[in-house]
Order: sequence, then C-alpha cells, then structure tokens
Amino acid sequence: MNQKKPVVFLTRRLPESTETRMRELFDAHLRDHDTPLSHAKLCAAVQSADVLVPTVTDRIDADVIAAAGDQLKLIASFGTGVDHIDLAAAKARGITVTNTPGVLTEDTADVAMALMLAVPRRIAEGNQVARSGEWTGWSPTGMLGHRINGKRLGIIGMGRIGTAVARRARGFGLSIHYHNRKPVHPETEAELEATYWDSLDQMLGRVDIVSVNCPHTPATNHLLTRELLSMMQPSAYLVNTSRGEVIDEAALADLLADRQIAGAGLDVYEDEPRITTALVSLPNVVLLPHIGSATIEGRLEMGDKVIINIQTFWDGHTPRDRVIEAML
Ligand code: 8YV
Repeated sequence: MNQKKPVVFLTRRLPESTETRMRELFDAHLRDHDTPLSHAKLCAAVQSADVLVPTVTDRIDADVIAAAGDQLKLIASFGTGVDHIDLAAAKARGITVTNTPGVLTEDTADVAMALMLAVPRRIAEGNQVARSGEWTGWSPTGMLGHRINGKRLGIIGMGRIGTAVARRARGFGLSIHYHNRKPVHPETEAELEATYWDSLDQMLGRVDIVSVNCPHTPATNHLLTRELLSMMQPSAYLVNTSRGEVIDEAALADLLADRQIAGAGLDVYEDEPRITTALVSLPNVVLLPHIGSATIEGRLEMGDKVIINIQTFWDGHTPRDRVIEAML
C-alpha cells in the first residue's frame, strides 16, 4: 500500500463535495476557475501529477502524454466517453485510463428521449410561439407535428445508453430496431421486442427516428456519412446524444436544409463548443449544449467514481472502470 498521497490534478471545477473529498484523500490540485485548460497548461500539469483528472473538454493527445513525467500513472477521466484521450499513447507509456460508465446512462437516455419527443412534436418552436406574444390561439391546423406512437426507432449502438433509450421508447409506443457490432443478449432482445440489423444502411432506410448511442471511436468516426444519411427517409428524424464526430455534420446540415431528413435533435457537435451556423439557422432542429449527463445526481456519482478509481489504483488494485482499448 502506497503511504504517500497521490498528486491529483483536476482540469476543471468539480462538484464541491467531490473536491472536498479529493482534498481529504489526495494531494489535490484544484482549479480556481472553471475554464478549459490550454494545451500548454495540460502539458505543464502532467509533468508533476501522479494522476490527471480530465474531462471531455481536454484533448489528452500524444503530445500531452509525451510531456508527462514518469510519475504520471493514471488518467482518471470525469466522464464516460474517452475519445479525448489518446489511449494508444497512454498504453505505450504504461498509463492506466479510467472513466465513469453506468452513472450517466439514465440521464443521457432521458435527454435522447426528450429530443425524440421535442423534434417531431415541435416543442422548442411551440415554446417560442407561446412566449412571443404573437400566439393567436388554438387552431385546427396550427403547429402540427408528427405522432410518435407506432413509429419505428432505429438505435445505433445498443450498449447501456442505447438499451436505456429503447426501454423509454417502448413506453411511448415505438418499436425498437438496432444496429450494433453484435446482437444484444436474447433476453434483452425479447424484453424489448427488438429487431437487430446487421446492416446499418438497411436499417436507416426503414426507421422513422434514428438515435445515435454508440461511442466515438476510430471505427465510428463519421459512421454516418453523407451517403448513409441520404438513405434515411425524408420523413425521418435524427437524434444524437453520443458524440458529434459520429455524424458528418456538414452533410447532416445540408440534408436537413433540403428536407431530405425531416428534423434533428442534437446535444453534441463535431467541434464543441462551436456549433456550425448551418445548423443554428435551421428551423427543423433542436440544439442542446451537451447536457445529456448534466444532473446534480449524475455529477456527484461521476465524482464518486473518479475518487474510487484513483483510490483503488493508488492502493495497488485494478480499478473497475479501467478502459481497455479493445472494449471500444
Ligand atoms: C460528460 C459525456 O458529462 O461522459 C461523457 O462521455 O459525454 C458527458 O455527458 C462529459 O464527458 C464530462 O467529461
């Protein structure tokens, strides 16, 4: 057992109770302000830290890993996605990477479901009309959207979040279709009465709503190319709560503008926090600022996971949330 407290460097402000516990347990270096760190400051931080706690807003690339001192042994990320970390470079330097899976599943699925309802039912537009002072009253033909019940949902990536989305969607009368590297357990498939599509393009042409729930990895980068997006029905909607990079965003904006896709609900973007004006100017999209996991409860549980991962590692054990490249 390690007697010395690890030097733990946090790149962002975390919930107060998480920071307090980190101060008690570790030699924690906390930020005064909650702003993303520059690349240069990240490189400086890893020169003396035993443990780095980054978030999705930090690019832990090969240069940052190369700048790390030999004492850096753990990158304990605050979040589930690990596409901001060069896993191969970390592995080559013998640095363990952990994340916080499981605790943001239900929250993210809620936001996916909210977007699935908001876009076809024009909830965001309705909110604007109601506040504008220009609402002239109920009309038989006013603000008509499209029905959710009875439609087909196509989920790309049937992991924890995809499955949680499917469970919610069933309650709204959607039938479940999914594309995944492999079919889910037969019990889960039976529970959800889900149909597995080995071919993504076949599925895309046959569903009414597409929900992107796969992680962003080299294999899923621009998985939804212009060609694949063009296979969606013109009446179909797309929802993304995963990572912007899974979709060719420029192609999506073009297809939405041309009404070759009816609408989209997006929580994530290719170049966050920049959102392309091509998307912002469209009336048939609902845009959120990456709030899929943004609940107080979720953030506290993420903080707990980070602490447990660091303590487990520092005590000489393998943290349960160790990220293995092959899992992605
Ligand atoms: C997190 C996310 O809040 O966990 C993820 O992968 O996308 C977010 O919802 C973020 O990553 C924090 O680092």
